[in-house]
Amino acid sequence: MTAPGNTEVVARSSASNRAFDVDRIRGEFPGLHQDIKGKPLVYLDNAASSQKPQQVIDAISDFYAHDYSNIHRGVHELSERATKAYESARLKVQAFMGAASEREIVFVRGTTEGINLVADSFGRANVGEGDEVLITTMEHHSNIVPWQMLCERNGASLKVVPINDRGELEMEEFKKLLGSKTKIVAVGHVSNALGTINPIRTIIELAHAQGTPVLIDGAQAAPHVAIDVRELDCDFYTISAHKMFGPSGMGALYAKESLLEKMPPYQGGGDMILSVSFEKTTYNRLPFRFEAGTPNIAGAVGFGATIDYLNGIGMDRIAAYEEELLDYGTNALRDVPGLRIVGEASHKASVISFVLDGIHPHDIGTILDQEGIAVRTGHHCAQPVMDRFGVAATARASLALYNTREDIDRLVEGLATVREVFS
Ligand code: 7TS
Repeated sequence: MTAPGNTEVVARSSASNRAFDVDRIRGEFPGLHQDIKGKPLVYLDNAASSQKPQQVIDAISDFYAHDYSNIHRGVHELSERATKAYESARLKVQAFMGAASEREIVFVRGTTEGINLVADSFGRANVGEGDEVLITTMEHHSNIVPWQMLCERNGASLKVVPINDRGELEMEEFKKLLGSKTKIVAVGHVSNALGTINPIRTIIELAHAQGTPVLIDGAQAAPHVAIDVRELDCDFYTISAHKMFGPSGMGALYAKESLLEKMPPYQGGGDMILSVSFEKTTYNRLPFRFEAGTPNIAGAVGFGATIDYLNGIGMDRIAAYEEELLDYGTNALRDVPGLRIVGEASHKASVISFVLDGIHPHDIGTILDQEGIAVRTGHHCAQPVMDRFGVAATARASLALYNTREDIDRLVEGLATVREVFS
């Protein structure tokens, strides 16, 4: 094992004092500079997945070209280099999330696997007959289905906090539903379908007041706002690299060491053990106990590069820029005749979901694509949200740090074309 120790220093943020320079940032994303259907691409599907900067592409390519090998096993030079690259990415994620120790960062496939890991492992040990799991109406399916599966398996029941017409959690209902039977609360930091930023600090405080741990699904928060798991005092926090300008098939689960230490293994296999015999297997130390098999090594390297990239700009600067852009976009779309925004919470990030009178969202998406504009249409893997608002689907423009007011203006023009086609 050649994993570096906790003594290696990783700067939490090395943002320079330069102004937020969106033109420079755009220049770093090759995927943005292409024509689609003969028109310059406007990429507004960032909540599904984001484009990648050259720095991340180069880090992955250089790693494969020069330093690639399996990790944690070889005494040879390449295995040592690959292990060092993989483990230094873990330290970067640790610093980015504000975790106390690298033992609290488990590399996973993405947010979906992070939640499944907790539902399976923590759930197996802690959620039994008659217990309750508390989630909310606005969760992504990946923060619903693993809990449903757990409840079904262990005889527990799923409780759901409702939302109001603006798309905000009904906190009085949350307080009523949080009871002595609640074994875990699982809630999204930012909703992918509505853009709502949830009051997770309050949720964590209320749950902890009665000893209930909290999992935060941070898939839609991590690309947009700074995360500090220690300040939040959450118990679990999951993120996906591919939404953060990093590689797909890669993500991280933060889990408090005290909880992780007591959780049974998730998957069995190589690297998660200390010794194996047919009589008895002993498990590896944290976090390796939760990383069975050869992991996404190059994915971790790319994840580390994406964190360097974000730190180089500064999450606070990104959040401030995007807040202004979201305001601009919201006001511009409100002026489109027949358009209704779905999700108007007072605290929002990055997402504008909408419907147009008499026009199916799928048709909106198809015509916008003809104009070179990429948005997502459908239920956004949040069908209960669609049911709550009485729509089958919405169109969704989701912003990232490289979007501009011109992108929004192109969207508004595109929507005028959609209306013309259907008039
Ligand atoms: N949680 C939230 C809030 C999400 O938005 C998503 C993906 C996930 C979990 C799952 O993340 P994964 O990386 O494991 O797939 N959301 C979306 C979306 O809005 N459009 O496509 C995927």
